[in-house]
Amino acid sequence: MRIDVVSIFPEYLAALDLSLIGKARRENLLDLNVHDLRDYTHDRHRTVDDTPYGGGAGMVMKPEPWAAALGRIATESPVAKGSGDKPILIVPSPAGAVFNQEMAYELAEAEHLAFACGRYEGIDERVIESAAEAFDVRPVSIGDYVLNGGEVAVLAMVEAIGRLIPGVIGNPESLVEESHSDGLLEYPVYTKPATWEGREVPEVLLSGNHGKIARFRRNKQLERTAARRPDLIVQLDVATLNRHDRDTLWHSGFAIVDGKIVAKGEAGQV
Ligand code: JD8
Repeated sequence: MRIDVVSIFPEYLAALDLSLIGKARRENLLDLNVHDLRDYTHDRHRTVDDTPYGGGAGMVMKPEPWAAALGRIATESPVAKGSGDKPILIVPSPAGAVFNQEMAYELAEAEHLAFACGRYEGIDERVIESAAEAFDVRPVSIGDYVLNGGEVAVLAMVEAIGRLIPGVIGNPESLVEESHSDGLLEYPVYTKPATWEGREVPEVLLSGNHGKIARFRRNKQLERTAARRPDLIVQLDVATLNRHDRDTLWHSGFAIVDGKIVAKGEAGQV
């Protein structure tokens, strides 16, 4: 996969030289390129912003440097011209579709991803419209809170997407077990020492009984998700729940009514 990131703070993306993503780049599993938007300006002050039409606080990013930077990236794209396919341009924005694991899996299939990191009050909207000629443009948010720019969002998305590329994670098995992989939060984990500050590791985990360990972990996933993310519990497919799951959900405050999972107390449940 090729990834291009454009920012006025390219050093913000230096973290992508580290850890698994850094290793994947060195092993050519990922061709990641960071571009400084100011390299696409021509004035002495390397200007990238100006005052907003219609007034208001703050500054807006000018279209010309963006058009030059994105034009260069489109030209260099490995996506075959005329193939009907376009590279995907992710524009981090608080006004975008919310990023999640499903989107990460979809984007991990792409041949070429570009990320446009805005700052100030945002990027002139005509850049987004114009980029649609060469890119499949996707405004994306990483959550309902306000950041000062797109860089942090790109760090999160590139890590979430990059680790799904075959070969990046050493043991692909671990991808199967993780959060959100089955619509549930992950179970608690423990390591040595077995007693720490007088706190014991749950006995079953020392038993070697894989059946009981699997049941313990599944119960913890259900209990945690019921307590912390009830919105995920009601989305579970009832057909995937065995009687032990249903029993744990019952004791965690949820019942199954007409094939649907509902919080007790709703639908007249005791
Ligand atoms: C891109 C400029 C700052 C946002 C005026 C504060 C993503 N989940 C998210 N929250 N915030 C962003 C985000 C914020 C950005 C830019 C992404 C470019 N800003 C602006 C509008 C209000 N300032 C984000 N992904």
